[in-house]
Amino acid sequence: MRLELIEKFRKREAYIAIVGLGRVGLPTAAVFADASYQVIGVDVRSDVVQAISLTKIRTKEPGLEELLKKVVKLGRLRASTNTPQAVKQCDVVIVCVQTPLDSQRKPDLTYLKSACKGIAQALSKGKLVIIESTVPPRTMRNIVLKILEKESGLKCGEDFWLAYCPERITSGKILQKFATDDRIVGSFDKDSAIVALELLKTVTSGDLSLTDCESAEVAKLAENTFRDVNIAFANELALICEQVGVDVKEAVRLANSHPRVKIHSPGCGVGGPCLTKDPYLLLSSRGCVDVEAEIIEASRKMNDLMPSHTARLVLKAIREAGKDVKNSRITVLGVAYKGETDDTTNSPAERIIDELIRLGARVAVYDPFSEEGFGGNKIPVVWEAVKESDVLVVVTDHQMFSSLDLSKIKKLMKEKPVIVDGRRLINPKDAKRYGFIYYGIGFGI
Ligand code: SAJ
Repeated sequence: MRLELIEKFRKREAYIAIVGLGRVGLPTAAVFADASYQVIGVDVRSDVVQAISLTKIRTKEPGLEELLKKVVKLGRLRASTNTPQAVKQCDVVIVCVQTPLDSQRKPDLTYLKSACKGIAQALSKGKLVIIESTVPPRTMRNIVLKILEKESGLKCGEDFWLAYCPERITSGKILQKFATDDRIVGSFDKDSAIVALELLKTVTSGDLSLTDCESAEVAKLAENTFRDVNIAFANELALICEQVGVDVKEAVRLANSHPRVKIHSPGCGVGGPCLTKDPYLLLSSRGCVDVEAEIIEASRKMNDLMPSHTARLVLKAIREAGKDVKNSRITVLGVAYKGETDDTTNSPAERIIDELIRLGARVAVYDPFSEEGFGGNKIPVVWEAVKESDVLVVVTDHQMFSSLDLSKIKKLMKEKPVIVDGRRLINPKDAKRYGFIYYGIGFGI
């Protein structure tokens, strides 16, 4: 049975169902279809399913729209809202549904449970189920395995195979990284590991590390939590530098010359769907630990404080210009949570814009990738956006913001113009030379 399925992978004769067509599922479906598999994308949202069927997909992820159009046209990708029906027709099911937090910041596994129930209804011998969604530790054992075995009456490792292969999707570079990234394959039994490995080998040239499900779950959460904690350290360092009159960029450059030190970049906030959530998924399984130290939680708090801190810098700079924030015109450059993407999920821009509007400012917003305005006045041309403005706030590290024509901007803005650089893209010396009042995260004056 195992060899038959592996042979189908080799001949690209396997049918694959991708359950959940969001940020992770849609590119996953496109990649497998492009590798010549027959793919059925499943989503509970009929508008998503219809969009794929009509190839009216609007995504700014480089290459994705073209790839989806190509595979839909070739008849290799179709979409459905019916999970059991899709599972029935497929050899492999890959689950990419969201695992959000509830209002108490606890994991909400409703979508995952419902997907597993739908799969279990149609699970039959010889199928492989892969979970890609990011999950709290022990979810594979306590929830996924239980639902699949109980509701199908089948046994994992004997009748069907099950693996946890957490996604490593990086917005802006999804297709490029999908083909080369190393992946983790967690499983409860050796056969499941082998079958999942053979499938992934057909779409990535990266190394595939085999392990147990629990280690894979913790490793995935550790990756993003590690990054969040490290960014929090950089942010705290930036606040200290502002106090002691040091430029954090210079301090980090010097510290990073030590071979063991690699400090991250401070900034006006940490956004996106992963770093803002995964530390809480990890914490949800902590239970009662007999220590006071709470580095992960403190780091989340630190990073969540940065948008307000940025708004405070704006206030300080406006006062220095002898102006009042009320009725001042502030231009926010960037709403995406990070550079070169249109993704605005949990973007610090939302909180910064909210606070500035609450303080009475008139906020104009420019972002070359995203249509979102977060309540500010969205202006499609950068020169129009900065015109008659009192303050520029750089929120997203889009490449174009690091090479802005400061001389031209100075002429367009009101007198005593201010730059608040939330991503440290603009050289403070250049800004001052052109006559700007310059404030930046971690720029001690
Ligand atoms: N950021 C900083 N300073 C830094 C690095 C990032 O402030 O030094 C900010 C960014 O501006 C952004 C946020 O952090 O607002 C998150 O950006 P990111 O590039 O660190 O991460 P994501 O959320 O786009 O993707 C992460 C990645 N994980 C790691 O790098 C460990 C990606 O590889 C994962 O696939 C993805 O999470 C995921 O889906 O889990």
